[in-house]
Amino acid sequence: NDRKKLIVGNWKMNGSLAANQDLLQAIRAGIADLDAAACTVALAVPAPYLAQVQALVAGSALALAAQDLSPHEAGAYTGEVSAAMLKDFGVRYALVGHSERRQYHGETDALVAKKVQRALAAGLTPIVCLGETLPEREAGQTEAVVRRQLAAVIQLNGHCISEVVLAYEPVWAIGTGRTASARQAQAVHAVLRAQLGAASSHAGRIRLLYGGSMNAANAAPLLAQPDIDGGLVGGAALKAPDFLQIIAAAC
Ligand code: G2H
Repeated sequence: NDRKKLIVGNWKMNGSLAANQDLLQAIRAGIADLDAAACTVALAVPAPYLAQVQALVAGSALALAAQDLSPHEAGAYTGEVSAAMLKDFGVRYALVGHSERRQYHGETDALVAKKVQRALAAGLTPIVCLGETLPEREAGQTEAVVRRQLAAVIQLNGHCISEVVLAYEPVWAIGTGRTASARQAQAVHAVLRAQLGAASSHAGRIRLLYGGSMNAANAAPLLAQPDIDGGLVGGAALKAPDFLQIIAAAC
């Protein structure tokens, strides 16, 4: 396929001005000869560091991503960050519906779909995260759960669905060191691709990322799967050598 691979580092609630500087310096040095036509690399950083990281990635092949955005456009929503504010700092991608948002902040499929709508309206590319929990997998509900999560987004965003990126993140593999096998991940990606195909004639160009304990050792076999177009990388994105090896496996 001709989908360009996308690797997104998700820093979650980690970092400091000093640590970010060191990490970015090492990543920039490591990707100096990266073929930007072969793949895209983005960093999803905590909102307070957007300005710092925007300056640190200037002139490099690195793109900026947000970890979340408000479903509202502007106004009296204390604590929220709008899509327009993110755009102000050069942000191109926004994670939406990460399992940690769904789990700890009560985000529903409906809210996730609204955030996707808001991101698209502002010209940001939403990276919609979905995936089943361990009890759901053990009960044989994996396919039903991810199809329900994707259906909510398709329903509200109609033909724009070809503008989103999806990230399949089995919740039992997140931060646990337990990765889905390449075959397990590909099986779910194929289900998602088929569901997208029924909704959009452009399903073939939608990128589907895998996330959940992706690391330097398992990235290559995962990225070799026909429907895995990149990775959403948490823990390993905080260590430059590991993140660079994952990038090398994709590019
Ligand atoms: C899943 C992933 C990145 P990790 O949350 O979003 O984190 O790679 O640490 O499992």
